Amino acid sequence: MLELQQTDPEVFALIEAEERYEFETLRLIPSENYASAAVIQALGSVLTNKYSEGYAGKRYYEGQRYVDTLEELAIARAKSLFEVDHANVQPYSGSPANMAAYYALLQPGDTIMGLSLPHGGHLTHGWDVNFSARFYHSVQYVVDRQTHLIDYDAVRALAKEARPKIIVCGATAYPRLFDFKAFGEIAKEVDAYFLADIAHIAGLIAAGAHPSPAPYADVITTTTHKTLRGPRGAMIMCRGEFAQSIDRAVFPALQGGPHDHTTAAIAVALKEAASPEFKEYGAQVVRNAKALAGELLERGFDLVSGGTDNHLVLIDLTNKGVTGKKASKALDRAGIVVNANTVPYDPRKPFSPSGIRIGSPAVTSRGMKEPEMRRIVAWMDEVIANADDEQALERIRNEVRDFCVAFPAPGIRIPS
Ligand code: DSN
Repeated sequence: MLELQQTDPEVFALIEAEERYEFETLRLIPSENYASAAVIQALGSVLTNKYSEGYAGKRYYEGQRYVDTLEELAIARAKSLFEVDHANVQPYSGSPANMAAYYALLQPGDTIMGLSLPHGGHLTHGWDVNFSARFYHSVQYVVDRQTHLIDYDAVRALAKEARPKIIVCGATAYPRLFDFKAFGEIAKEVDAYFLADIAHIAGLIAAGAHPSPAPYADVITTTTHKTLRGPRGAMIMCRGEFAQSIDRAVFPALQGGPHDHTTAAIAVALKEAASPEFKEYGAQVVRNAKALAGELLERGFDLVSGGTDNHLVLIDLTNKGVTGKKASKALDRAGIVVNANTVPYDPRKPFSPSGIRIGSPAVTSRGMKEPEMRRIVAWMDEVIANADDEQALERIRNEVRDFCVAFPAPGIRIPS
């Protein structure tokens, strides 16, 4: 980045500091990861110079000879990896992808039914401050108060009562497997579309470490930068019968020119995700999350749903006498990056909730395995028990920094 350093030393210094921070910390936010150097190179390429409104063979500007091939390559790789009829790789990110799916299938005022945000759902699944509850009528299902699991009978009963036009399955903080078959059956019973938002688990599905919704869902949306380890971006995949409406919803209804540099980086990530190494990565992500959960339970932490089947663990800190916000800030000072998170039926407010959310995707990308997960939990336990002890946090910060040096991070030059 010599030219950047010369042209804009301020921006260069900030990027370099972030790179060092990502290298020297244990990044446990389950939606974050490390993109490979190949993905980052595609993202930082001349493709950012282009405009390509439209789709391959049907563009509004000339000069698309390479972009058309590139977009078709990304689409073909997505279709093959996720075994779907159609893929659109142009959505700018997850929220625009969900907006486009609704736009394609619904009329304003139609009813959408998704998992409530404080129970692990996403803003765009019908939460009240989001467009999805403003332009559509939203009904929300919740997890069971005792088990913290989705109760499929309750989902069915609500669907029969509310008669939604679309049922959304997907989450940002649900540590268990989704029963996509059950969602598909419920949607059929009430004549609703079934949308699976697999943003968090796309990489696990690609690796065969989580069942796929492809046989059951009408439409699948996903971001490309979480467990899938690509650039920030999104895709919409669907049955052939919805292909045209989905494409028209993305462009021209909601977006202008696609980000061709992102398309290229998505294509690279999809190639990587089809490799045998990625299969092993997905399996290790799950093993590592289970190791985190197991060690937390040993140390008396209260886990939402009692454990995990996927890449994330949701911890209710009430019994430890620390708020999620206080714990997450202390952990960050100690070099362990997590986010404060609501837990189901949380009596506290979303900005200062009772829990924290952790996940294994990024640390697994660095080659860490079960013994390292147990070491991480030991540090977390110490930090949470000593959240006001700046000396202890500083000591742990140094230990974490030394520990991280042994684990190269994809896409990051090891700083000297
Ligand atoms: N911000 C993402 C997450 O952290 O889960 C969801 O959009």
